Amino acid sequence: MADVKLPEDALFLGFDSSTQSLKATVLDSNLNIVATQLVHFDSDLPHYGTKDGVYRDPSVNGRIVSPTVMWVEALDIMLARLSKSSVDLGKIAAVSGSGQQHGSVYWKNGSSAILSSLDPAKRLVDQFVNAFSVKESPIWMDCSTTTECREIEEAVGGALELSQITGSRAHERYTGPQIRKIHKSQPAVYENTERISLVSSFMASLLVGAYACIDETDGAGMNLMDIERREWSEAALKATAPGLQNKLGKLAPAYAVAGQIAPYFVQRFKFNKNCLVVQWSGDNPNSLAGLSISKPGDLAVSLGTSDTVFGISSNPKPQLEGHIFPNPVDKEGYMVMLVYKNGSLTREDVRNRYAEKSWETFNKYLQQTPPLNGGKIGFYYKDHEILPPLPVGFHRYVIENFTGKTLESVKESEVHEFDPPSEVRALIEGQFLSMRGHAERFGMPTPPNRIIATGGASANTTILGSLASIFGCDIYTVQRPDSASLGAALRATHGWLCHKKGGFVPISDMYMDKPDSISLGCKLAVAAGDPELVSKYAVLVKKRMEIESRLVQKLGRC
Ligand code: ADP
Ligand code: XUL
Repeated sequence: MADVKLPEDALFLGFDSSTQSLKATVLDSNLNIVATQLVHFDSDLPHYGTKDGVYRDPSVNGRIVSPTVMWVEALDIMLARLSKSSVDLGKIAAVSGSGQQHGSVYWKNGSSAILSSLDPAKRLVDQFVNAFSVKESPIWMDCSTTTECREIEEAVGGALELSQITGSRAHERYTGPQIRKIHKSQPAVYENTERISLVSSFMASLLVGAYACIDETDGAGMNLMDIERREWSEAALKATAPGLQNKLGKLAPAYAVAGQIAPYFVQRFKFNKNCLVVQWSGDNPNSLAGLSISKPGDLAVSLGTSDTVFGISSNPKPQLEGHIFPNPVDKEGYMVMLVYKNGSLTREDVRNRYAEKSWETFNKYLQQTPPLNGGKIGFYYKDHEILPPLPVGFHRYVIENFTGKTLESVKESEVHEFDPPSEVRALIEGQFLSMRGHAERFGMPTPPNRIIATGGASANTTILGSLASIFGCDIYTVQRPDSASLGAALRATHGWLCHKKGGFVPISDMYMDKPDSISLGCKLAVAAGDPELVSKYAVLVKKRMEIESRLVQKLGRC
Protein backbone atom coordinates (compact mmCIF):
# COMPACT_ATOMS: atom_id res chain seq x y z
CA MET A 1 0.00 0.00 0.00
CA ALA A 2 3.08 2.16 0.21
CA ASP A 3 2.33 3.73 -3.17
CA VAL A 4 -1.30 4.74 -2.49
CA LYS A 5 -1.92 6.85 0.61
CA LEU A 6 -5.16 8.20 1.94
CA PRO A 7 -5.25 11.96 1.23
CA GLU A 8 -4.47 13.74 4.49
CA ASP A 9 -7.62 15.81 4.78
CA ALA A 10 -9.98 13.18 3.35
CA LEU A 11 -12.96 11.89 5.31
CA PHE A 12 -14.78 8.55 4.95
CA LEU A 13 -18.47 8.14 5.74
CA GLY A 14 -20.27 4.97 6.82
CA PHE A 15 -24.02 4.55 7.38
CA ASP A 16 -26.02 1.83 9.06
CA SER A 17 -29.64 1.58 7.97
CA SER A 18 -30.79 -0.76 10.72
CA THR A 19 -34.12 -1.85 12.19
CA GLN A 20 -34.57 1.01 14.64
CA SER A 21 -32.40 3.79 13.26
CA LEU A 22 -30.09 5.21 10.62
CA LYS A 23 -26.60 5.80 12.04
CA ALA A 24 -23.50 7.42 10.61
CA THR A 25 -19.80 7.34 11.47
CA VAL A 26 -17.21 9.65 9.91
CA LEU A 27 -13.50 8.72 9.90
CA ASP A 28 -10.49 10.88 9.12
CA SER A 29 -7.56 9.62 7.06
CA ASN A 30 -5.95 8.19 10.22
CA LEU A 31 -9.09 6.07 10.64
CA ASN A 32 -10.06 7.90 13.79
CA ILE A 33 -13.74 8.62 14.43
CA VAL A 34 -14.40 12.33 14.02
CA ALA A 35 -18.21 12.40 14.09
CA THR A 36 -21.25 10.20 14.64
CA GLN A 37 -24.93 10.88 14.06
CA LEU A 38 -28.22 9.02 14.56
CA VAL A 39 -31.77 9.30 13.24
CA HIS A 40 -34.17 7.25 15.34
CA PHE A 41 -37.16 6.08 13.30
CA ASP A 42 -39.85 6.03 16.03
CA SER A 43 -38.95 9.38 17.59
CA ASP A 44 -37.48 11.38 14.67
CA LEU A 45 -40.08 10.19 12.17
CA PRO A 46 -43.20 9.76 14.35
CA HIS A 47 -45.60 10.33 11.43
CA TYR A 48 -44.89 6.78 10.17
CA GLY A 49 -46.20 5.35 13.45
CA THR A 50 -43.61 2.56 13.66
CA LYS A 51 -42.83 0.76 16.90
CA ASP A 52 -39.12 -0.12 17.08
CA GLY A 53 -38.90 0.87 13.40
CA VAL A 54 -41.43 -1.71 12.20
CA TYR A 55 -45.11 -2.55 11.70
CA ARG A 56 -46.27 -5.89 13.10
CA ASP A 57 -49.28 -6.82 10.99
CA PRO A 58 -51.95 -8.28 13.30
CA SER A 59 -53.93 -9.64 10.34
CA VAL A 60 -51.18 -11.87 8.92
CA ASN A 61 -49.31 -14.21 11.24
CA GLY A 62 -45.63 -13.26 11.35
CA ARG A 63 -45.78 -10.39 8.81
CA ILE A 64 -43.34 -7.67 9.87
CA VAL A 65 -42.57 -4.77 7.52
CA SER A 66 -41.23 -1.22 7.47
CA PRO A 67 -42.43 1.67 5.29
CA THR A 68 -39.82 1.96 2.52
CA VAL A 69 -40.05 5.75 2.20
CA MET A 70 -39.26 6.11 5.92
CA TRP A 71 -35.72 4.93 5.16
CA VAL A 72 -35.54 7.58 2.40
CA GLU A 73 -36.73 10.34 4.71
CA ALA A 74 -34.24 9.20 7.35
CA LEU A 75 -31.48 9.84 4.80
CA ASP A 76 -32.89 13.35 4.16
CA ILE A 77 -32.75 14.09 7.90
CA MET A 78 -29.33 12.49 8.37
CA LEU A 79 -27.72 14.48 5.56
CA ALA A 80 -29.33 17.73 6.75
CA ARG A 81 -27.93 17.07 10.25
CA LEU A 82 -24.47 16.15 8.99
CA SER A 83 -24.29 19.20 6.74
CA LYS A 84 -25.16 21.45 9.71
CA SER A 85 -22.50 19.75 11.87
CA SER A 86 -18.77 20.38 11.87
CA VAL A 87 -18.28 17.72 9.18
CA ASP A 88 -17.25 19.18 5.81
CA LEU A 89 -19.17 16.91 3.42
CA GLY A 90 -17.01 18.24 0.58
CA LYS A 91 -14.06 16.36 2.07
CA ILE A 92 -15.70 12.96 1.99
CA ALA A 93 -13.69 10.83 -0.43
CA ALA A 94 -15.91 7.76 -0.19
CA VAL A 95 -19.13 6.63 1.44
CA SER A 96 -20.51 3.16 2.08
CA GLY A 97 -23.13 1.65 4.33
CA SER A 98 -24.72 -1.27 6.09
CA GLY A 99 -28.28 -2.40 5.66
CA GLN A 100 -30.32 -4.65 7.91
CA GLN A 101 -29.92 -7.95 6.08
CA HIS A 102 -32.57 -9.71 3.93
CA GLY A 103 -35.09 -6.79 3.79
CA SER A 104 -36.22 -5.99 0.25
CA VAL A 105 -37.35 -2.98 -1.78
CA TYR A 106 -39.57 -3.24 -4.87
CA TRP A 107 -39.05 -0.49 -7.46
CA LYS A 108 -42.07 0.19 -9.64
CA ASN A 109 -41.68 0.02 -13.45
CA GLY A 110 -40.27 3.36 -14.62
CA SER A 111 -38.62 4.34 -11.33
CA SER A 112 -35.09 4.35 -12.71
CA ALA A 113 -36.09 7.65 -14.38
CA ILE A 114 -36.90 9.13 -10.94
CA LEU A 115 -33.53 8.00 -9.62
CA SER A 116 -31.58 9.55 -12.47
CA SER A 117 -33.33 12.95 -12.48
CA LEU A 118 -33.46 14.06 -8.86
CA ASP A 119 -34.32 17.70 -8.23
CA PRO A 120 -31.90 19.22 -5.69
CA ALA A 121 -34.53 21.77 -4.65
CA LYS A 122 -36.71 19.02 -3.17
CA ARG A 123 -36.30 16.47 -0.40
CA LEU A 124 -35.67 12.87 -1.49
CA VAL A 125 -38.79 11.60 0.25
CA ASP A 126 -41.06 13.86 -1.83
CA GLN A 127 -39.55 12.47 -5.02
CA PHE A 128 -39.78 8.77 -4.09
CA VAL A 129 -43.31 8.50 -2.64
CA ASN A 130 -44.60 6.81 -5.78
CA ALA A 131 -41.48 4.87 -6.71
CA PHE A 132 -42.29 1.54 -5.06
CA SER A 133 -44.63 -1.21 -6.21
CA VAL A 134 -44.66 -2.59 -2.64
CA LYS A 135 -44.90 0.25 -0.13
CA GLU A 136 -44.04 -1.78 2.97
CA SER A 137 -40.75 -3.65 2.75
CA PRO A 138 -40.61 -7.10 4.31
CA ILE A 139 -37.74 -7.11 6.81
CA TRP A 140 -35.58 -9.66 8.59
CA MET A 141 -38.10 -10.04 11.45
CA ASP A 142 -40.84 -11.30 9.13
CA CYS A 143 -41.66 -14.99 9.34
CA SER A 144 -44.75 -15.24 7.16
CA THR A 145 -43.18 -17.34 4.38
CA THR A 146 -42.88 -20.86 5.81
CA THR A 147 -44.84 -22.31 2.86
CA GLU A 148 -42.57 -20.61 0.33
CA CYS A 149 -39.47 -21.84 2.19
CA ARG A 150 -40.62 -25.45 1.92
CA GLU A 151 -41.57 -24.99 -1.76
CA ILE A 152 -38.14 -23.59 -2.65
CA GLU A 153 -36.28 -26.28 -0.71
CA GLU A 154 -38.33 -29.01 -2.35
CA ALA A 155 -37.81 -27.57 -5.84
CA VAL A 156 -34.00 -27.60 -5.54
CA GLY A 157 -33.81 -31.08 -3.99
CA GLY A 158 -34.09 -30.43 -0.26
CA ALA A 159 -33.02 -28.12 2.57
CA LEU A 160 -29.41 -29.35 2.68
CA GLU A 161 -29.06 -29.04 -1.10
CA LEU A 162 -30.27 -25.42 -0.92
CA SER A 163 -27.81 -24.78 1.90
CA GLN A 164 -24.98 -26.27 -0.14
CA ILE A 165 -25.85 -24.02 -3.08
CA THR A 166 -26.65 -20.76 -1.26
CA GLY A 167 -24.99 -21.07 2.18
CA SER A 168 -28.26 -21.41 4.13
CA ARG A 169 -31.37 -23.56 4.07
CA ALA A 170 -34.54 -21.55 3.34
CA HIS A 171 -35.38 -19.09 6.09
CA GLU A 172 -38.59 -17.10 6.35
CA ARG A 173 -36.76 -13.76 6.45
CA TYR A 174 -34.52 -14.51 3.47
CA THR A 175 -35.29 -12.46 0.38
CA GLY A 176 -36.00 -15.36 -2.03
CA PRO A 177 -38.96 -16.72 -0.01
CA GLN A 178 -40.23 -13.14 0.45
CA ILE A 179 -40.08 -12.52 -3.31
CA ARG A 180 -41.84 -15.81 -3.97
CA LYS A 181 -44.65 -14.81 -1.61
CA ILE A 182 -45.17 -11.52 -3.49
CA HIS A 183 -45.05 -13.27 -6.87
CA LYS A 184 -47.67 -15.80 -5.69
CA SER A 185 -50.00 -13.53 -3.74
CA GLN A 186 -49.72 -10.33 -5.81
CA PRO A 187 -48.70 -11.34 -9.36
CA ALA A 188 -49.63 -7.93 -10.82
CA VAL A 189 -47.42 -6.17 -8.27
CA TYR A 190 -44.55 -8.53 -9.11
CA GLU A 191 -45.03 -7.77 -12.82
CA ASN A 192 -45.06 -4.03 -12.06
CA THR A 193 -41.62 -4.29 -10.40
CA GLU A 194 -38.58 -3.45 -12.53
CA ARG A 195 -35.92 -3.91 -9.84
CA ILE A 196 -35.67 -5.62 -6.47
CA SER A 197 -33.01 -4.23 -4.11
CA LEU A 198 -31.83 -5.27 -0.68
CA VAL A 199 -31.88 -2.53 1.98
CA SER A 200 -28.13 -2.19 1.38
CA SER A 201 -28.26 -1.87 -2.42
CA PHE A 202 -31.39 0.30 -2.12
CA MET A 203 -29.59 2.94 -0.06
CA ALA A 204 -26.57 2.77 -2.39
CA SER A 205 -28.96 3.30 -5.35
CA LEU A 206 -30.26 6.52 -3.79
CA LEU A 207 -26.70 7.81 -3.43
CA VAL A 208 -25.57 6.98 -6.98
CA GLY A 209 -28.87 7.97 -8.63
CA ALA A 210 -29.13 4.62 -10.46
CA TYR A 211 -29.75 0.99 -9.55
CA ALA A 212 -26.73 -0.25 -7.60
CA CYS A 213 -25.68 -3.90 -7.79
CA ILE A 214 -26.37 -6.24 -4.89
CA ASP A 215 -23.04 -7.04 -3.23
CA GLU A 216 -21.93 -10.66 -3.08
CA THR A 217 -21.89 -10.71 0.70
CA ASP A 218 -25.40 -9.40 1.42
CA GLY A 219 -26.53 -11.29 -1.71
CA ALA A 220 -25.81 -14.53 0.17
CA GLY A 221 -28.70 -13.66 2.51
CA MET A 222 -31.31 -14.24 -0.19
CA ASN A 223 -31.31 -18.04 -0.83
CA LEU A 224 -30.65 -17.05 -4.45
CA MET A 225 -26.87 -16.83 -4.90
CA ASP A 226 -24.46 -19.66 -5.58
CA ILE A 227 -22.09 -19.08 -2.67
CA GLU A 228 -19.09 -20.71 -4.33
CA ARG A 229 -19.37 -19.09 -7.76
CA ARG A 230 -20.79 -15.85 -6.36
CA GLU A 231 -23.35 -15.74 -9.15
CA TRP A 232 -27.12 -16.08 -9.16
CA SER A 233 -28.03 -19.76 -8.94
CA GLU A 234 -30.25 -20.80 -11.84
CA ALA A 235 -31.89 -23.54 -9.76
CA ALA A 236 -32.70 -21.16 -6.91
CA LEU A 237 -33.98 -18.44 -9.27
CA LYS A 238 -36.24 -20.97 -11.02
CA ALA A 239 -37.57 -22.26 -7.71
CA THR A 240 -38.41 -18.73 -6.57
CA ALA A 241 -40.15 -16.69 -9.27
CA PRO A 242 -40.19 -16.24 -13.06
CA GLY A 243 -38.13 -13.54 -14.76
CA LEU A 244 -36.29 -12.85 -11.51
CA GLN A 245 -32.72 -12.44 -12.74
CA ASN A 246 -33.63 -9.30 -14.72
CA LYS A 247 -35.26 -7.78 -11.67
CA LEU A 248 -32.20 -8.46 -9.49
CA GLY A 249 -29.56 -7.03 -11.83
CA LYS A 250 -25.92 -7.95 -11.35
CA LEU A 251 -23.85 -8.90 -8.33
CA ALA A 252 -20.64 -7.05 -7.42
CA PRO A 253 -17.91 -7.65 -4.82
CA ALA A 254 -18.31 -5.65 -1.61
CA TYR A 255 -15.07 -3.72 -2.25
CA ALA A 256 -16.25 -2.47 -5.69
CA VAL A 257 -17.37 1.07 -6.40
CA ALA A 258 -21.13 1.35 -7.07
CA GLY A 259 -20.67 4.74 -8.73
CA GLN A 260 -19.91 8.38 -8.08
CA ILE A 261 -22.23 10.29 -5.83
CA ALA A 262 -25.25 11.64 -7.76
CA PRO A 263 -25.31 15.38 -8.71
CA TYR A 264 -28.29 15.80 -6.33
CA PHE A 265 -26.01 15.38 -3.28
CA VAL A 266 -23.33 17.62 -4.76
CA GLN A 267 -25.79 20.43 -5.31
CA ARG A 268 -27.95 20.06 -2.22
CA PHE A 269 -25.40 19.00 0.40
CA LYS A 270 -22.09 20.14 -1.16
CA PHE A 271 -20.54 16.71 -1.53
CA ASN A 272 -17.49 16.61 -3.80
CA LYS A 273 -18.49 15.37 -7.25
CA ASN A 274 -15.63 12.83 -7.13
CA CYS A 275 -16.92 11.24 -3.93
CA LEU A 276 -17.14 7.48 -4.49
CA VAL A 277 -20.02 5.32 -3.32
CA VAL A 278 -18.59 1.93 -2.37
CA GLN A 279 -21.01 -1.03 -2.48
CA TRP A 280 -23.12 -1.20 0.66
CA SER A 281 -23.38 -4.55 2.42
CA GLY A 282 -25.22 -6.23 5.30
CA ASP A 283 -24.91 -4.95 8.87
CA ASN A 284 -23.40 -8.17 10.24
CA PRO A 285 -20.77 -8.50 7.49
CA ASN A 286 -19.82 -4.85 7.93
CA SER A 287 -19.58 -5.37 11.69
CA LEU A 288 -17.08 -8.14 10.95
CA ALA A 289 -15.04 -5.49 9.10
CA GLY A 290 -15.63 -2.89 11.84
CA LEU A 291 -14.42 -5.27 14.55
CA SER A 292 -11.40 -6.26 12.43
CA ILE A 293 -12.12 -9.97 12.94
CA SER A 294 -9.33 -11.66 11.03
CA LYS A 295 -8.39 -14.72 13.13
CA PRO A 296 -10.47 -17.92 12.99
CA GLY A 297 -10.36 -18.17 16.81
CA ASP A 298 -12.02 -14.79 17.38
CA LEU A 299 -15.79 -14.61 17.70
CA ALA A 300 -18.02 -11.56 17.55
CA VAL A 301 -21.25 -11.38 19.53
CA SER A 302 -23.56 -8.59 18.44
CA LEU A 303 -26.28 -7.64 20.93
CA GLY A 304 -28.46 -5.30 18.85
CA THR A 305 -32.11 -5.61 17.87
CA SER A 306 -31.14 -9.11 16.77
CA ASP A 307 -28.42 -11.05 18.56
CA THR A 308 -25.81 -12.60 16.29
CA VAL A 309 -22.65 -14.66 16.74
CA PHE A 310 -20.14 -14.64 13.92
CA GLY A 311 -16.58 -15.41 12.96
CA ILE A 312 -14.49 -16.17 9.90
CA SER A 313 -13.70 -19.46 8.20
CA SER A 314 -11.76 -20.35 5.07
CA ASN A 315 -13.69 -23.47 4.16
CA PRO A 316 -17.04 -23.67 5.98
CA LYS A 317 -19.41 -26.58 5.42
CA PRO A 318 -23.00 -25.52 4.72
CA GLN A 319 -25.39 -27.18 7.15
CA LEU A 320 -29.04 -27.01 8.11
CA GLU A 321 -28.22 -24.59 10.91
CA GLY A 322 -26.38 -21.27 10.68
CA HIS A 323 -25.44 -19.12 7.70
CA ILE A 324 -22.42 -18.69 5.44
CA PHE A 325 -21.62 -15.43 3.65
CA PRO A 326 -18.58 -14.30 1.64
CA ASN A 327 -16.27 -12.21 3.85
CA PRO A 328 -16.75 -8.59 2.66
CA VAL A 329 -13.08 -7.70 3.08
CA ASP A 330 -11.41 -10.95 2.00
CA LYS A 331 -11.85 -12.09 -1.60
CA GLU A 332 -11.58 -15.80 -0.84
CA GLY A 333 -12.76 -16.12 2.76
CA TYR A 334 -16.16 -16.57 4.37
CA MET A 335 -18.00 -15.53 7.51
CA VAL A 336 -20.18 -17.92 9.48
CA MET A 337 -23.07 -16.72 11.61
CA LEU A 338 -25.90 -17.64 13.98
CA VAL A 339 -28.89 -15.30 14.33
CA TYR A 340 -31.46 -14.80 17.10
CA LYS A 341 -34.54 -12.66 16.62
CA ASN A 342 -35.19 -12.23 20.35
CA GLY A 343 -32.34 -9.89 21.26
CA SER A 344 -32.58 -6.38 22.69
CA LEU A 345 -36.35 -5.96 22.31
CA THR A 346 -36.95 -9.10 24.37
CA ARG A 347 -34.41 -7.97 26.99
CA GLU A 348 -36.29 -4.65 27.15
CA ASP A 349 -39.59 -6.54 27.54
CA VAL A 350 -38.28 -8.65 30.46
CA ARG A 351 -36.65 -5.54 31.98
CA ASN A 352 -40.02 -3.73 31.79
CA ARG A 353 -41.95 -6.64 33.31
CA TYR A 354 -39.56 -7.62 36.09
CA ALA A 355 -36.94 -4.90 36.64
CA GLU A 356 -38.84 -1.64 37.01
CA LYS A 357 -38.12 -0.65 33.38
CA SER A 358 -34.55 0.17 34.39
CA TRP A 359 -31.22 -1.28 33.23
CA GLU A 360 -29.86 -0.35 36.65
CA THR A 361 -32.34 -2.62 38.43
CA PHE A 362 -31.85 -5.26 35.74
CA ASN A 363 -28.08 -5.22 36.41
CA LYS A 364 -28.61 -5.26 40.16
CA TYR A 365 -30.76 -8.40 39.80
CA LEU A 366 -28.13 -10.02 37.61
CA GLN A 367 -25.44 -9.27 40.19
CA GLN A 368 -27.42 -10.52 43.16
CA THR A 369 -28.29 -13.93 41.64
CA PRO A 370 -25.70 -16.74 41.55
CA PRO A 371 -24.15 -18.06 38.32
CA LEU A 372 -26.09 -21.12 37.06
CA ASN A 373 -29.21 -19.56 38.60
CA GLY A 374 -29.76 -22.53 40.91
CA GLY A 375 -30.68 -24.63 37.86
CA LYS A 376 -33.39 -22.23 36.63
CA ILE A 377 -33.49 -22.18 32.81
CA GLY A 378 -35.69 -19.92 30.69
CA PHE A 379 -36.66 -19.61 27.01
CA TYR A 380 -38.00 -16.14 26.24
CA TYR A 381 -39.58 -15.59 22.83
CA LYS A 382 -41.40 -12.27 22.56
CA ASP A 383 -41.26 -12.74 18.78
CA HIS A 384 -41.19 -15.97 16.76
CA GLU A 385 -37.63 -17.17 17.19
CA ILE A 386 -35.24 -18.13 14.37
CA LEU A 387 -32.83 -20.26 16.43
CA PRO A 388 -34.52 -22.57 17.28
CA PRO A 389 -37.59 -22.01 15.10
CA LEU A 390 -40.16 -21.62 17.89
CA PRO A 391 -43.32 -19.53 18.23
CA VAL A 392 -43.92 -16.67 20.68
CA GLY A 393 -43.95 -17.86 24.30
CA PHE A 394 -41.97 -18.03 27.54
CA HIS A 395 -40.93 -21.45 28.92
CA ARG A 396 -39.29 -21.97 32.29
CA TYR A 397 -37.73 -25.05 33.89
CA VAL A 398 -36.03 -25.84 37.18
CA ILE A 399 -33.33 -28.48 37.16
CA GLU A 400 -33.49 -29.86 40.68
CA ASN A 401 -30.44 -31.35 42.46
CA PHE A 402 -28.21 -29.58 39.92
CA THR A 403 -24.62 -29.54 41.17
CA GLY A 404 -23.09 -28.53 37.85
CA LYS A 405 -21.15 -31.80 37.60
CA THR A 406 -23.52 -34.19 35.89
CA LEU A 407 -27.09 -34.48 34.70
CA GLU A 408 -27.57 -37.87 36.31
CA SER A 409 -30.21 -37.86 39.03
CA VAL A 410 -31.38 -34.32 38.25
CA LYS A 411 -35.12 -33.81 37.96
CA GLU A 412 -36.57 -31.22 35.65
CA SER A 413 -39.90 -29.48 36.21
CA GLU A 414 -41.76 -26.82 34.27
CA VAL A 415 -42.71 -23.72 36.27
CA HIS A 416 -44.95 -20.76 35.61
CA GLU A 417 -42.72 -17.89 36.73
CA PHE A 418 -39.49 -17.24 38.69
CA ASP A 419 -38.86 -14.45 41.17
CA PRO A 420 -37.89 -11.23 39.28
CA PRO A 421 -34.08 -11.47 39.82
CA SER A 422 -34.10 -15.10 38.63
CA GLU A 423 -36.13 -14.10 35.56
CA VAL A 424 -33.42 -11.62 34.60
CA ARG A 425 -30.62 -14.15 35.07
CA ALA A 426 -32.55 -16.89 33.25
CA LEU A 427 -33.03 -14.56 30.28
CA ILE A 428 -29.37 -13.53 30.05
CA GLU A 429 -27.88 -16.95 30.79
CA GLY A 430 -30.43 -18.62 28.51
CA GLN A 431 -29.32 -16.62 25.48
CA PHE A 432 -25.61 -17.20 26.09
CA LEU A 433 -26.08 -20.92 26.85
CA SER A 434 -27.93 -21.22 23.56
CA MET A 435 -25.19 -19.31 21.72
CA ARG A 436 -22.54 -21.60 23.16
CA GLY A 437 -24.51 -24.78 22.36
CA HIS A 438 -25.31 -23.77 18.80
CA ALA A 439 -21.83 -22.35 18.11
CA GLU A 440 -20.35 -25.71 19.16
CA ARG A 441 -22.82 -27.58 16.99
CA PHE A 442 -22.06 -25.32 13.99
CA GLY A 443 -18.31 -25.89 14.38
CA MET A 444 -17.43 -22.37 15.56
CA PRO A 445 -14.46 -22.40 17.91
CA THR A 446 -15.41 -22.76 21.61
CA PRO A 447 -13.92 -21.64 23.78
CA PRO A 448 -12.94 -18.84 21.41
CA ASN A 449 -9.62 -16.98 21.74
CA ARG A 450 -11.71 -14.03 22.68
CA ILE A 451 -15.12 -12.52 22.02
CA ILE A 452 -15.56 -9.02 20.67
CA ALA A 453 -18.96 -7.74 21.76
CA THR A 454 -20.86 -5.08 19.86
CA GLY A 455 -24.41 -3.72 19.40
CA GLY A 456 -26.46 -1.59 21.82
CA ALA A 457 -26.40 -4.01 24.77
CA SER A 458 -22.60 -4.43 24.62
CA ALA A 459 -22.47 -1.15 26.56
CA ASN A 460 -23.73 -3.17 29.55
CA THR A 461 -20.70 -4.79 31.24
CA THR A 462 -22.86 -6.70 33.74
CA ILE A 463 -24.42 -8.56 30.82
CA LEU A 464 -20.94 -9.07 29.32
CA GLY A 465 -19.80 -10.60 32.64
CA SER A 466 -22.25 -13.44 32.11
CA LEU A 467 -21.00 -13.91 28.54
CA ALA A 468 -17.43 -14.25 29.87
CA SER A 469 -18.48 -16.84 32.48
CA ILE A 470 -20.40 -18.98 30.01
CA PHE A 471 -17.91 -18.91 27.12
CA GLY A 472 -14.84 -18.92 29.36
CA CYS A 473 -12.91 -16.26 27.42
CA ASP A 474 -12.03 -12.58 27.62
CA ILE A 475 -14.65 -10.16 26.29
CA TYR A 476 -13.50 -7.12 24.34
CA THR A 477 -15.54 -4.15 23.20
CA VAL A 478 -14.85 -1.45 20.65
CA GLN A 479 -14.95 2.26 21.29
CA ARG A 480 -18.50 2.58 20.03
CA PRO A 481 -21.12 -0.16 20.01
CA ASP A 482 -22.27 0.64 16.45
CA SER A 483 -19.68 -1.43 14.63
CA ALA A 484 -21.92 -1.68 11.55
CA SER A 485 -21.60 2.02 10.65
CA LEU A 486 -17.93 2.01 11.69
CA GLY A 487 -17.35 -1.07 9.52
CA ALA A 488 -19.11 0.68 6.65
CA ALA A 489 -16.81 3.69 7.00
CA LEU A 490 -13.79 1.37 7.03
CA ARG A 491 -15.13 -0.42 3.96
CA ALA A 492 -15.61 2.96 2.26
CA THR A 493 -11.91 3.56 2.88
CA HIS A 494 -11.00 0.05 1.72
CA GLY A 495 -13.12 0.42 -1.44
CA TRP A 496 -11.50 3.80 -2.16
CA LEU A 497 -8.03 2.22 -1.90
CA CYS A 498 -8.96 -0.77 -4.07
CA HIS A 499 -10.33 1.66 -6.65
CA LYS A 500 -7.16 3.79 -6.65
CA LYS A 501 -5.01 0.65 -6.81
CA GLY A 502 -7.06 -0.72 -9.70
CA GLY A 503 -7.98 -3.97 -7.92
CA PHE A 504 -8.43 -5.72 -4.58
CA VAL A 505 -5.89 -4.99 -1.81
CA PRO A 506 -5.95 -6.80 1.55
CA ILE A 507 -7.64 -4.64 4.19
CA SER A 508 -4.68 -5.26 6.53
CA ASP A 509 -2.59 -3.03 4.21
CA MET A 510 -4.88 -0.16 5.15
CA TYR A 511 -3.86 -0.40 8.81
CA MET A 512 -0.12 -0.83 8.37
CA ASP A 513 0.92 2.74 9.06
CA LYS A 514 -1.91 3.31 11.56
CA PRO A 515 -1.14 1.15 14.60
CA ASP A 516 -2.84 3.56 17.00
CA SER A 517 -6.03 4.09 15.07
CA ILE A 518 -9.05 4.20 17.39
CA SER A 519 -11.13 2.10 15.03
CA LEU A 520 -8.87 -0.84 15.72
CA GLY A 521 -8.74 -0.17 19.42
CA CYS A 522 -10.58 -3.09 21.01
CA LYS A 523 -10.31 -2.94 24.77
CA LEU A 524 -10.73 -5.64 27.37
CA ALA A 525 -14.14 -5.20 29.00
CA VAL A 526 -14.39 -8.36 31.14
CA ALA A 527 -11.79 -11.05 31.81
CA ALA A 528 -12.53 -14.75 31.29
CA GLY A 529 -14.59 -16.46 33.99
CA ASP A 530 -13.57 -19.14 36.48
CA PRO A 531 -12.71 -22.37 34.52
CA GLU A 532 -14.60 -24.54 37.01
CA LEU A 533 -17.72 -22.48 36.34
CA VAL A 534 -17.16 -22.77 32.59
CA SER A 535 -17.31 -26.57 32.84
CA LYS A 536 -20.44 -26.42 35.01
CA TYR A 537 -22.04 -24.27 32.34
CA ALA A 538 -21.08 -26.97 29.78
CA VAL A 539 -23.41 -29.34 31.63
CA LEU A 540 -26.18 -26.75 31.62
CA VAL A 541 -25.66 -26.14 27.87
CA LYS A 542 -26.26 -29.85 27.32
CA LYS A 543 -29.46 -29.78 29.35
CA ARG A 544 -30.73 -26.65 27.63
CA MET A 545 -30.13 -28.09 24.15
CA GLU A 546 -32.00 -31.24 25.22
CA ILE A 547 -35.03 -29.24 26.40
CA GLU A 548 -34.86 -27.05 23.31
CA SER A 549 -35.07 -30.08 20.98
CA ARG A 550 -38.13 -31.28 22.84
CA LEU A 551 -39.76 -27.83 22.56
CA VAL A 552 -39.10 -27.82 18.80
CA GLN A 553 -40.62 -31.28 18.43
CA LYS A 554 -43.66 -30.25 20.41
CA LEU A 555 -44.28 -26.75 19.06
CA GLY A 556 -42.79 -26.98 15.56
CA ARG A 557 -41.73 -24.16 13.24
CA CYS A 558 -43.26 -20.73 13.51
P1 ADP B 1 -29.86 -2.03 15.79
O1 ADP B 1 -29.98 -3.52 15.56
O2 ADP B 1 -31.14 -1.32 15.43
O3 ADP B 1 -28.64 -1.43 15.17
P2 ADP B 1 -28.54 -1.33 18.31
O4 ADP B 1 -27.30 -2.13 18.13
O5 ADP B 1 -28.46 0.15 18.15
O6 ADP B 1 -29.73 -1.88 17.38
O7 ADP B 1 -29.12 -1.68 19.75
C1 ADP B 1 -30.25 -1.04 20.26
C2 ADP B 1 -30.65 -1.74 21.55
O8 ADP B 1 -29.61 -1.60 22.53
C3 ADP B 1 -31.87 -1.15 22.21
O9 ADP B 1 -33.05 -1.82 21.76
C4 ADP B 1 -31.59 -1.35 23.73
O10 ADP B 1 -32.44 -2.34 24.27
C5 ADP B 1 -30.17 -1.88 23.79
N1 ADP B 1 -29.41 -1.23 24.87
C6 ADP B 1 -28.95 0.03 24.92
N2 ADP B 1 -28.32 0.27 26.12
C7 ADP B 1 -28.40 -0.89 26.84
C8 ADP B 1 -27.96 -1.29 28.16
N3 ADP B 1 -27.31 -0.46 28.97
N4 ADP B 1 -28.21 -2.56 28.55
C9 ADP B 1 -28.86 -3.42 27.74
N5 ADP B 1 -29.30 -3.09 26.49
C10 ADP B 1 -29.09 -1.84 26.05
C1 XUL C 1 -29.10 -11.55 10.02
C2 XUL C 1 -30.37 -10.93 10.47
C3 XUL C 1 -30.30 -9.76 11.39
C4 XUL C 1 -30.40 -8.45 10.64
C5 XUL C 1 -30.53 -7.31 11.65
O1 XUL C 1 -29.32 -12.74 9.30
O2 XUL C 1 -31.44 -11.33 10.10
O3 XUL C 1 -29.14 -9.79 12.18
O4 XUL C 1 -29.30 -8.29 9.80
O5 XUL C 1 -30.40 -6.07 11.08
